[in-house]
Amino acid sequence: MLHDYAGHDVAALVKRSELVSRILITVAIIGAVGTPLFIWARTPLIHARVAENGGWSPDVIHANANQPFTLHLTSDDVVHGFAVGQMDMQSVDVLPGKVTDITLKIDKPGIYTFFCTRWCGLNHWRMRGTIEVGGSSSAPGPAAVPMYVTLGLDIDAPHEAPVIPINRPSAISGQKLAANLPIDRSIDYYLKHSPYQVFDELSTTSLTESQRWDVVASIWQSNTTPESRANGQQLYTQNCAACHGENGAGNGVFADDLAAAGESSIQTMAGADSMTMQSPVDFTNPIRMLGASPALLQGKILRGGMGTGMPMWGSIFTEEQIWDLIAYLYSFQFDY
Ligand code: HEC
Ligand SMILES: [Cu+2]
Repeated sequence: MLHDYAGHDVAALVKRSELVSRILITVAIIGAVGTPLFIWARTPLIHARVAENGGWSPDVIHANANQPFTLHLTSDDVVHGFAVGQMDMQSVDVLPGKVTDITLKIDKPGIYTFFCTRWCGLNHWRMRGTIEVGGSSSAPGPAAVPMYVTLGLDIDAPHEAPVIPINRPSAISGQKLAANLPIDRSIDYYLKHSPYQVFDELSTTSLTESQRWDVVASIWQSNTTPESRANGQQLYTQNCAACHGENGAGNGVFADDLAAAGESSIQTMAGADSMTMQSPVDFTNPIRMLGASPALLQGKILRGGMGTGMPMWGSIFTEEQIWDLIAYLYSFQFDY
């Protein structure tokens, strides 16, 4: 624009630059007067990058309860996805070089986690940020205490089943056998016992070992529903299979890389270096799974492994979604 070196009339140039600065001032004044509106409509552009390159930036967003706010998202590298945990929302794709807008309204004040929904790399699940939703209207209630804490379970202790079935237990066979047994069918009993513990308690009956396992399978079946298991399978495929494997065998695409690549990044996380990286658990292994109660699995999923490579999911899934996942995990053991 400034072609003064090319011999333009200097006075004209001065006039023009005066005009430019006057326009700038006008814009600034309008900006100042209209600030509340301006901020409401234009939050900063949020950049997504793979976790190794910084993840979300900014990764803390402020909003007010019951007030819609619009986020502008873009990616600086590959395709990422955006969703807010514990909310019933469709995730949106965040594409490189494009801006995706999403308008949200959150009713309850509190701290929410937003996360990437596309497998963008080994540290994909580290791509998380928070939305701090302020507001005094309804104070957040006390956070629910997870069952493993109330029960005093050490979720990091080994929990191997000392006896495992020879054949895959069948819920159908178990149903008939269970009909005449004095069995506690409450959901509470199911949540607090491992399949092995129930198998062990059935030793007072006249059933054979394989019959006892069938009864266990029927108890597990009657405490879950096909819908819950199907929903769990869907969540599993999206969020767990990359490490634990599509078929649950602990051989997901990231399983091999996990120990090697995860170690360096994990060391930089405060307090995480007391735990060491492990291979993803094989859910088809009866020794491990039949020794674990639903409450224990819930604790592990809620809290994560704290440095083992198992992410924490408590701020991502609703309680119901976690029970759905657990219902699905046991289906690697039982024939329903
Ligand atoms: C980034 C890899 C990774 C992803 C993704 C992942 N896990 Fe894990 N998971 C692990 C590793 C590694 C372990 C073993 C170490 C441990 O128990 O902390 C593990 C352990 C577990 C255990 C403990 C089982 C036991 O017997 O103690 C459960 C339950 C579990 N994962 C469930 C899930 C679910 C459900 C998802 C998806 C919502 C998931 N994991 C996603 C890596 C992963
Ligand atoms: Cu991502």
